Amino acid sequence: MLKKITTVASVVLLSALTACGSGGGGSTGSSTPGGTTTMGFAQVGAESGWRTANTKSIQDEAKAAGIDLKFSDAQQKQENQIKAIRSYIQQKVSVIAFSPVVETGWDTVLLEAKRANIPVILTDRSIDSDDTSLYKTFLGSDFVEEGRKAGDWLVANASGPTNVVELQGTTGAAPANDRKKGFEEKIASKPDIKVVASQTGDFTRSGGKQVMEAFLKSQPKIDVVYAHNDDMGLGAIEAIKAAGKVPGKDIKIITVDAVKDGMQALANGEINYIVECNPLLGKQLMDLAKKVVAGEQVPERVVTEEGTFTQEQAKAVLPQRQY
Ligand code: GYE
Repeated sequence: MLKKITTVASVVLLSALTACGSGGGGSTGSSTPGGTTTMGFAQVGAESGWRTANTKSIQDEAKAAGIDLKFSDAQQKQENQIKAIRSYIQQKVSVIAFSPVVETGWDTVLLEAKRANIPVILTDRSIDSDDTSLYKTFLGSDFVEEGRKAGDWLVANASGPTNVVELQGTTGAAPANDRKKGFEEKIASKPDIKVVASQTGDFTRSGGKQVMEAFLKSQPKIDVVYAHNDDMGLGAIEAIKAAGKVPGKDIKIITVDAVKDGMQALANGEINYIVECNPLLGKQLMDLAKKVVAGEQVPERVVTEEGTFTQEQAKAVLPQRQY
């Protein structure tokens, strides 16, 4: 059974601008005089099951690594993330890490961090900037590849004319842009498959439900939903059921993430295929942060390894899923 929609009331936790320690003088960032590494982390929000698992991984692994974590939740707003980053610069943290809500518009604030000699690590989502000196490394998934995997499955499983509706992630976000691109690239080989409508559901369950309700009213024939994350797919399932149709049968559903609720719906036959996106980035992030603060070289790009799941595979792995 699907869980009831719960609205996560998230609070912006921008720490007070306390001047703490005199670290931050070195060219590669530095620890506070007591030797503790401080990380300012500007999270996107609490929009999805993926995000909740990602936040927990970062908090747990910071603790395990002995890194003092200052954490803020931007409620999916770029201006909040910029404010958080500025406060971390003022606090002279050893390193700033963040998951940019959208791809563009970061150069100014990242230049401020660079001038303050505070290294920046991008995690989960990347930015669109010509200046790669603004950050040390980017740790996260290959979202175009995720879109391709979704497209491959549909190309292999569609028969005859197939109308697809797409539930896009947050407008301007790297995973929304890239998952769309990779999917389109693959389905282009089969002109029978058409995306008849595509709109953002902001990566949330309620957004996915609302947009799907509108699609069901405006589109005479929907064969497949391609949702850029599990949560929007789960919202779409509710809308499909309310319209008297059977999700997974009358309308096939492909999603990305593979969080618990998504995997459960896949095992139950309500979702047909999930492309995995791993949120457990905490350990690798803390390892990279330590190296960057110590002035060691790190690779420019660290890609997460991921797979895909069919309904049978979901049934087999569900008992061991951590998130
Ligand atoms: O797929 C979605 C979340 O950036 C990879 O953001 C992340 C995406 C994830 O809201 O569920």
